This record gives sequence, C-alpha cells and structure tokens, in this order.
Amino acid sequence: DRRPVRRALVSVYDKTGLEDLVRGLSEAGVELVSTGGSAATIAGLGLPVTKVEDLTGFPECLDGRVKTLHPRVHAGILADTRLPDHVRQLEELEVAPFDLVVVNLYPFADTVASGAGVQDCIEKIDIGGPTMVRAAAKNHASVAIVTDPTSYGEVLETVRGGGFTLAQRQRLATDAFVHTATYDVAVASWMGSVVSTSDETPFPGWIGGTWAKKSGLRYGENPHQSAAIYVTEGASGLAQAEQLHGKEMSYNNYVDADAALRAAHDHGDQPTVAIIKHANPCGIAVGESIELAYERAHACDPVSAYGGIVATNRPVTAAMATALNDTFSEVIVAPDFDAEALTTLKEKKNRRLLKVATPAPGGVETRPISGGLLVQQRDAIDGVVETTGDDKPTQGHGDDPSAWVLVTGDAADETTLVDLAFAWRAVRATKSNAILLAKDQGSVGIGMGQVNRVDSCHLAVNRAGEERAKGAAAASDAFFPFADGLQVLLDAGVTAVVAPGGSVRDDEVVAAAQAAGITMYFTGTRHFAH
Ligand code: 93A
Repeated sequence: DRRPVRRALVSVYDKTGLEDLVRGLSEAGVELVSTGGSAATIAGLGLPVTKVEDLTGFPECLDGRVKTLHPRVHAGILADTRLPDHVRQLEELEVAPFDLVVVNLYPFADTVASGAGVQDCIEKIDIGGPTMVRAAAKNHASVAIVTDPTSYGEVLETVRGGGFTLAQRQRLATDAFVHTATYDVAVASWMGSVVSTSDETPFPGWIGGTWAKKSGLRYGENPHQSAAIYVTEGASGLAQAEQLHGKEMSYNNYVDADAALRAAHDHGDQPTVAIIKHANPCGIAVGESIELAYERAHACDPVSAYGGIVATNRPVTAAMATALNDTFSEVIVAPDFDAEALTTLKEKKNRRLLKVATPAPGGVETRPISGGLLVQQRDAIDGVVETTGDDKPTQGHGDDPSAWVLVTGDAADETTLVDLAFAWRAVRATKSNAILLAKDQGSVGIGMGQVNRVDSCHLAVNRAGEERAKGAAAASDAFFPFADGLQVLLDAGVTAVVAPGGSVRDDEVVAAAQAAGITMYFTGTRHFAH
C-alpha cells in the first residue's frame, strides 16, 4: 500500500538538512511547492520550485502571519484522494494534491527561553505551520507529514523506494499530533504567565490596611529571634484559628500548620489528611473515611511523620483520635473535633488542637523580602483566584484532567487517572522542585525542595521504595527540563506521569516516556511553591 510521492509542500523554519532533502526529492522527480524563505533556499540551489504565493495568487502578508493559510494550499493537503468525489472536486478547482508535507514550526519555546520580549514571543506563535501539520496528519490516508529534520534521510530513502505505507503515514501522523499538542501546551503555559504579570492584578484592601498585634510568640524560627503574630480585619485563615488545647503556638507551628491547612483543602469534598514537617508534606492521602485517609497519609513516611503537623478537611472522629494518639504530633488542625475525639486528644497535655474554618478560596499572599513585601494572588487549584469584582478564573485551567493533553501512551484507565489527578493536587503542597508518587490516592514517595529535578526524582523513588514505586502514578510541579529526571522515575517502574510540559526539550522528554511505553499527560499549568 505504498503511495508514490509526486508533489511536496515544504515550509521549514529550521533549514537544517533542507539542502540534501530537496535535492533528493527533486532528483526523485518530486515537484516542490514552498514558502518564502524555504523557497528562496531551494531556488538558490538551482532547483525548480513553485512559490506558495504563485500557487494561491495571494501574496504573503502581515509580516508573514498569512503565508499558507489559503484554501488552495489546504484543499491540496486535505483532499482524500481515495474518494473519486474529492479527486473530481480538486480537478474542477484546479488544485493539485500534495503527497508529502514537510514542516517545522517557529521556535516558540526557544524564543521564550532566550528571554525575548512579549511581542517577539507572540510573533513566534506559529499558526499556519500547525494548521498544515494537523491537516496533513488528519489526511494521513493520502499524505505523509514530516516534522523532524533528523528523519530526512529516512524520508528520502522511503520516497526513492516507492513512497510511504499506510502504517508509516499513521506513525508520522501520531508524531505530528503530539508535536502540535506539546507546542500548544508551551504556548498555553506561557500565555498564563503573561496574563498574571499584568499590572491590573487586584489586591484586597487589607494589604495596605491596619495590622494589630494578636500576640507575642515565645521566639521566632530559632530561639534567638523574637517574634509576634499580627492580624488584620477582613482576613480569614490560620491566624484566626481557635486553639482548643495545648501549648502556645510557636512561629514554626504557624508556618507548618498553614502549609498543612492548604494541603488538606486541595482535594474537594473527599476526606483528606496532610501531615507536614518543615512546610513540606511527609504524607497526603484521600480516603473513603477520614480514618483511612490518616492511615494512608501516615504510611507514606512514618519516620518523618513523627513530630509533624496533621491537618484534615473533616471533623476529627473518635477513631481518628485514637490513631493520632499512637504517635507524636505537634499540632492537629481541623474544621472541628467530635466530643469524644476531643477527650481522647486532650490526654496529651502539650499537643495543640486548632479549630480552623475551611479557608475561603482565592485570596492573596505576601512574602517579606529584605526592605519590602511581595504580594501575589494565591496559587489556586481548580482556577479559583480572587479578583476584585468579576470572578473570572485566571489560572488553574490545566488542573482539570479533562483538559490534559495525552502526549504519549494509552489514555489512563479510571483508577490511574484518579491517582494522577490526586498526585497533581498533592504535588502543589510540596516545595519545588517537587515530584510526588501516588497509589490509591495516597502519596507513597515525595521528593521536595531540591535545586534540580533529578534529585527530587531520586528522593521520591527512594522514599517510595522499590515495591511502592513500581506502577505508581507521578506528578511533577513544573516541566522536566531534560529527560534525565523522568528517566529516574521510569527506571523505578512508574507507569503514568503528569507534568505541565512547556520545556524546550519536551520532545526528548516525551520520547523517553514513549520508549518506556508509559502514559504521560501535560497540563499546561504549573504549581511552583517556593
Ligand atoms: O505566521 S504563520 O503562522 N502563518 C502562516 O501562514 C504560515 N505558513 C507557514 N507561519 C507560517 N508558516 C511557518 O513559516 C512554518 O511553520 C515555518 O516554520 C515557517 C517557514 O517560513 P519560510 O519558509 O518563509 O522560512
């Protein structure tokens, strides 16, 4: 079922290998049609070429924004030449079909990585290129689509050998759709960053309002630092907690309890428990009951959980209280405590029990730097971000698994997808660089706070141990800049991964995942936590 290649459309930004390719195609009798710069290169080699402008009778315009976006180009790509009616229509319209389309796209990710300005990056969002790539991939019954310059050698051999088989065209089409999908993920994640750097980001009045000292604290992060807690009207959160029992809260208790509170409320209505140490989770889990969630969260890393801060999004029950008394925790944070649970928990004299209302979604957070204060919208999962009047969500669109892009492997089955979604929500509570492995909606290995992603991957895998890493679902809070970190997860037997995508080397990362035969999704949304 080989289809001979008689006519090719060539439009490449990266001209690497172009000379050998077009010489070879020309020698094999293939008619070449090409865009401005590519056509100039081909003509410069003394080879016959038709400019797209001459084909369409429409000039390239708007600084190149409109080159190939024309029905004379797209009818030639999209006609299914197996259908007599399509062939007849092309004849009537005097359009000749293409058998091969060679395109590589404007280097969007490289341009962003180079530190170029917003307008330069916008100009590098290729529109016509992906349109041709997708059209040719859709019509793989008739057309072969080539996007990778390193494959030109093989392409020439295939053309000389009589053309592409259907299986080859299908494989090329699959690669092409992954290529355009990852390209759009890069654009989407960058667009988000452009939107949120806007000067119009609204901040509530309390930022500039009056602050009152709630109480002094015994000391700050260390005993030689004095400290206090301040509150302001209109704010709500951990600082407004009601302490039901235990020693006075310390500075570090507040910091960790706040991280725990946030982590425990990221999983919607499902009973959730987060155990936090040094503002990082040593276990997060969702369960059919709060007791089960606690058991799973604790099982993630029982050694580290000792002396931790436990937060839940449900009232603490008597059964959970009994389990909590088996180990040492500094603070327990919950929306409420059942009467019997309270009696049990009060057996430990010093342990602090905090009743904290479910935090309102959105809001802003501040962070002191020497000489000033940084203010930002709080990172939100599910796109809930506070704005002044209109409640337009400005981020978090990529938190919904139905919006994820499957970049390689089979679509995850329901159980795996649930674990991936859990891991994605839980990794947000982890300091960057963060990698979180999950099974049965519980974390089993967490790598956090490392200065490179590979080390976080090693940590996550080591903490999980051989048994638990095998078959786990993994989430990465930001893109894999290289394939090396992902490879650590793959070597440990992780079978499904979710990450934002958007790296210049996404292709290498996806190729590593593909080689391992795993499932990988890109979200287009990042959740750094520093
Ligand atoms: O600006 S575009 O989005 N509009 C188009 O109509 C279009 N057609 C092809 N970019 C377009 N292209 C891109 O131009 C291709 O994807 C390729 O990257 C590049 C090739 O341009 P040239 O042949 O002029 O160097």
